[in-house]
Amino acid sequence: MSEMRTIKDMPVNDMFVSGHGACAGCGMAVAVKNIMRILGADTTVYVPASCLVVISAMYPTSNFRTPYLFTAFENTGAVTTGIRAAQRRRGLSSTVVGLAGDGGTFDIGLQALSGAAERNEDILYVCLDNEGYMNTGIQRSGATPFGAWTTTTPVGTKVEGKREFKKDIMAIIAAHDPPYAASLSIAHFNDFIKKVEKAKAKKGFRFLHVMTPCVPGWRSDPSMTVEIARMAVETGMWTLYEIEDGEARTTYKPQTMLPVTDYLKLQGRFRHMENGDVAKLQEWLCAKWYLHYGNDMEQPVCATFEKMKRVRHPHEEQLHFI
Ligand SMILES: Cc1ncc(C[n+]2csc(CCOP(=O)(O)OP(=O)(O)O)c2C)c(N)n1
Ligand code: SF4
Ligand SMILES: [Mg+2]
Repeated sequence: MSEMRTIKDMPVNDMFVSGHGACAGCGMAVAVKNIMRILGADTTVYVPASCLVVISAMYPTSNFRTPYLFTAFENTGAVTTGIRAAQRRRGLSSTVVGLAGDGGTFDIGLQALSGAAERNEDILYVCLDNEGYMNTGIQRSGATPFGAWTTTTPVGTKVEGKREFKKDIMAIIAAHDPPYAASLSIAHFNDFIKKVEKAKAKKGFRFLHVMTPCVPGWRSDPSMTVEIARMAVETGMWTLYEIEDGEARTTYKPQTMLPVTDYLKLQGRFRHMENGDVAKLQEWLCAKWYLHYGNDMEQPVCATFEKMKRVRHPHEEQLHFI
């Protein structure tokens, strides 16, 4: 297959077809449609309990034009391992992909994921990260960002949204030393297709982490999904990089960090956030920014957190940025 450089080189055959029940503006549907176009027909798909199964697999039909399996919530790493083992036994070798939500990846599926990564199973694991348990009613997950409203991190006189920061799943994956791991955005499509293509071509355990904005969960306007994904990158809420052979490499670096409020104001889930919490989140982002992009350039938005540049980030050992 020739190398895809831009969106114009994308295959046009859909393997995830229309007729599914995703909300208008669903970032996950955009991500899955395009990932499946690149993976192509010779693919076997596993989806655990998540929005994706609800919108695309009304038994006995499915929106995938490839073999498709669904069983439970916690087992993507184990089931995809089993599918690949069965293929080996039969002398087959199609791409085996698990398309799991953040709940099924960061939380309940973490042990099966870690096992598959540590054994270097020959599978592609995609985490569709909408930062909450969306299909069951917008509960918090380990991926939910600090301050966000969810039904289990409510906003009232005693609590003001989630109190913990987002778990760094890429650092956890990096600690397994996989052949390939990358973070993707639906607002950076040329970067997106290169990473999916690279993950498809490699052997062994591959992990893709995609931010997938969710209209009801993020309380956002359906027409703003891609803009929200873009703003996440410009504010450092989402960073684009890949890890290959133990080295992390940034694939897109914004010129200047925009204040996190530019991202927060696009979503109702952050509407209640007070200045103190916004400053806490900004400080956390500044530390992450200097880890991922280096501290050679002053970021005006981080001026009040200058010490962040000197603090050793807790993930420095796992992520060797070059
Ligand atoms: C063992 C188990 N616990 C709970 C559930 C209920 N359940 C199904 S999907 C889900 C949340 C999925 O969240 P996520 O993986 O983030 O996917 P999303 O719905 O956000 O796409 C939950 C709690 C279940 N199916 N199995
Ligand atoms: S609830 Fe969110 S993730 Fe689920 S289909 Fe709607 S927009 Fe997509
Ligand atoms: Mg989710």
